[in-house]
Parts: sequence; structure tokens; C-alpha cells
Amino acid sequence: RAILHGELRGDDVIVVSNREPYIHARTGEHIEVQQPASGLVTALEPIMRACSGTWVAHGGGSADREVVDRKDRVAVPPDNPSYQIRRIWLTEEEENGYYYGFSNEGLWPLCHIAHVRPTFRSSDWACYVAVNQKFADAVIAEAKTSAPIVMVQDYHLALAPRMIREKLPDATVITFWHIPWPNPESFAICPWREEIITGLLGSSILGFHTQFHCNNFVDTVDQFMEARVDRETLTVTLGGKNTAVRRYPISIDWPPNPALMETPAEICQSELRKATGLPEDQLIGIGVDRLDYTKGIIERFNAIERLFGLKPEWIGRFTFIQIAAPTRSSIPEYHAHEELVRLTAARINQRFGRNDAPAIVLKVEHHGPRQVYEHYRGADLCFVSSLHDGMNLVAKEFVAARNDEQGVLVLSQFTGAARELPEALIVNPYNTDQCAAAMHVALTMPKTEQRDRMRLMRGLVSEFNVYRWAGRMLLDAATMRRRGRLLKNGS
Ligand code: GDG
Repeated sequence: RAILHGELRGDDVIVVSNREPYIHARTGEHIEVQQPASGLVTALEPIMRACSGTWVAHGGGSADREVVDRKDRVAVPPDNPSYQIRRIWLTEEEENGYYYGFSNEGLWPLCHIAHVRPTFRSSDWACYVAVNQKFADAVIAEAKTSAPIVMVQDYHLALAPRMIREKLPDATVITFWHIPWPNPESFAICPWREEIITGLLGSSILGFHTQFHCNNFVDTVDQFMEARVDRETLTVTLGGKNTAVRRYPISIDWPPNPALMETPAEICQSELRKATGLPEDQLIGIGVDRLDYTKGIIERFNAIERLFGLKPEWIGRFTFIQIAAPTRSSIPEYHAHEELVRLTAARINQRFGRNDAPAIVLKVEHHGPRQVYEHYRGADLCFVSSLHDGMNLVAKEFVAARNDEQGVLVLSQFTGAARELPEALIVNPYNTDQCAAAMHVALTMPKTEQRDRMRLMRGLVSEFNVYRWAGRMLLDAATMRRRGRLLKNGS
């Protein structure tokens, strides 16, 4: 945090992402400010608070246009403004082609091995190119110097790094890819694979959550591009320009915002049971996800059903509460997935629910961050069953929320987080029996063992927090800039 406050304050830092950190929405007479359910926002917002600067993002809220100044800027956070959002406006056609189409029906399933076929349309690609140019132009317009530090976020903006570099050759472009990078054979089906890779190689640094994703990227470059790959230093050179490919595992704010932890854990426990109409001594499991098919919600529900089938003593004594934030609902796959999630929960409730104790409580709605934390703090176990996930911040948030050192994390082996949190009960979400058994272990785990595991996990998340994630990237960028200056002066 000190690095961000000290070295970078006043430096020209620009973040660019599709999603904005604050959405202004109109409800009748009032304008409400909401924070979107997004791992990227969770991670970057505290960083921007600490180092100021400008965040370029798509203005998607119903009242976003009403609150900006003449240059489409608004100061945030609303309670204590410390940085600017510069909003980009997209037409419906652009949003459909670039965001829903190429990004989320093409790249998202392409990069997640979740067995949903990617859809590639040339009309979507044309929008993707045009909108990436729009974002790049805004970054160029916002730069106060010829060598800003630009932090490009995620798969929506794969082409922007090169577009920015073309106009600002001295910029330090740090790109972070928040989702997995698949193996070369899987990536190869993308009709514009060379263009995507060339775009990304406009970056000075390209970051992924895990070494595995870095290696997959470098292997993909090696197979499809005329680029030099130095495997020792994981540096790729294309057209004389170097890109360092590095692992930066993302994390969360630490210590968590005190406002999220105000209610003592015991109160959260009793309130959660009361609010859900459950008996006082009911055991509770919690899941918090965007309603996305990669998160393995169906597999999770199937495992809960198996638990009740194999261990009937839990029927009526254990309830699983699933917070499912609506997301990308205009994409048919997501619509169908939501239906299936609802049907599966209803089927299991019919089979194993009891009058005052449903098996599954499904809450398909957006919750405030405080409510999310109250669920974490009130539960006995948290189940993250992603089929494939870059990192997964829910796992880390659950650990951060449990300052009472109680609660058990059941975690999919296909998340980046599983590599950092071996004290969780690590499971294969496709293995229903194994997941059911892990939940049984969690529900019967002695308090002392819960404490020992939770302490180790909290130790890791507190040390490797989001400031370290951003700090390491920015320090690497600073070293690169110093080296660049030295070489320039020497030549
Ligand atoms: C991508 C990558 C990577 C969820 N529902 C609500 C809500 N959330 C918040 C959670 C958490 C965030 O959304 C989800 O973060 P994840 O990391 O689990 O997942 P993605 O959104 O898919 O994020 C992922 C991440 O980027 C960062 O690099 O870890 O692998 O897929 O913070 O708490 N928040 C609120 N209401 C909800 O209803 N307020």
C-alpha cells in the first residue's frame, strides 16, 4: 500500500477495463450508486483508491450519463472521491457485438474448459476491434504525459495494448488477463488467434494468475507466431518489442473494510438463520457466485443432493444458501443455465427439503457487499465448485471474513486459489461423491481443526493481498522504466 501511496501518487496511472467500479442507476426520483459483482472490480478498486489516477470503463448504468462532467468524467468513490472514472459510451450494437458476442460467447468459453462451445461471428469481431480502438483512444486522450503507466484489464480488451503502444510508444502497458489461458490446441480454434496474440504482445508486461496459464500462453505464441520466445525469462519478442509474461496471483483487500465486519460473527450466525426462517441450530453452507456456467453451481447442487442421499442424518439439519448474482442474462446459454439452476434446486428441495428447513435456498439477486460478508460470517462452510476459474476471489473473501477462525472452505481444484489454499478441502467438482464426502467432513470437523486450517489460510491471504498483487506488477514496471531510461541515456 505504501508503494502505491508513495511511488505512484501523481504518476500517470490509467486503468482500463470494460466494467466500471461504480454504476449510477436511476430508481424513480433517486440516483443510486451500486458496486457491480465482479472479481476484477473487487481487486482493483482498493488499488485505485490508494494511488488515484483515472479508470477508463464502459458507462453501463441507467443514470451514468446524468452524473458525468463535460469530459464524461465522474469522481469516485461517492463518499470520499479520490480518483476519476472516464466513461465510454457504447451503442447497443457495439455492446452486443463486443461484449455479449465476441467477449462472452467467444473468448469466455474459449478460455474456460467448461464444455460450452465458443461462438465466433465476424460481425462480433468487427465490433470487438472497433470498441477496443474506442477504449485505446480514450486512454491516449487521458494520458497526461507521453509515458503513462496503463493497466489494461482482461479479455474484453486484448487488442487495446498494441493500439495504445502505437500512439504512445513510451507508455508502460501492464495487461492482466483475469481468466485462464487454455492450451494451444484449445486456443487454436479462435479464427482471430494471431490478432489477439499480436494485440496482447503490445504489452510491456502480461500477467496471469498462475504459472500454468503463463506457460500455456507462451506455448500458444510459440506455435502460432513468428516471435522469439525466451523460456528461461518467459519473455516474448515480437517486432523488436519485448513482453515479459509473469505470474501475479490476484487477491483481496486486507484487512477487509471494517464496515463489512462490523456485525460480530455470532450475530451474523443467528441473524442469517432467523432471516432465512431456519431453526437456531441449523448448519449452513454458503455459495456466492455470478450466475455463470463456469462456477459449477449445478455440480454443487448435485453434490448436496448426494450428501443427503448418502448421509440422511443431515436432512432437515443442513441448508445450503446460494447467492447467485444475475449476469449476462441476454446470452441464451446463461438464460438456459439459470433455468437449470432453478429446476435443480427445486427438484432437490422436493426430495430432501423439510417444512422449516429447505435443502437449498436459492437467491437469484444482487446483494450488497455487506450482505455478502454477513453470509460468509454466518455460515459453517463455503463451497466453491468452479469448473475452471482464473483465481476465484470468493474463496479468499470467505477466509478474510472469518476473523473468528471458524468455518470450512470446500474448494475446487480447478481454481487458481486452490494452489494457494491447500488447507481448504480440495475437490474435483465433477466428482459428486467426493464433493459430498468433503461436505460431510466439513460439517463434522472439530473446531480446533477448523481454527488451525483457517489460521494458515488467513495468514496467506493477509500477506499475499491485493496490494502485493498490484505492487509487484508496478514495481516490475518501475524497474523496466528505469532500465529503459538507462539504455536510452547510454545509447
Ligand atoms: C474474474 C475471474 C478472478 C458475487 N455475487 C455478488 C458479489 N459477488 C462478488 C464476490 C467476488 C466477485 O463478485 C466474484 O469474483 P470471482 O473471482 O469469484 O469471479 P469473477 O467475477 O468470474 O472474476 C476470476 C477474478 O476475475 C479476479 O481476477 O478471480 O477467476 O473469473 O468479489 O464477492 N458482490 C456483490 N453482490 C453479489 O450479489 N456485492
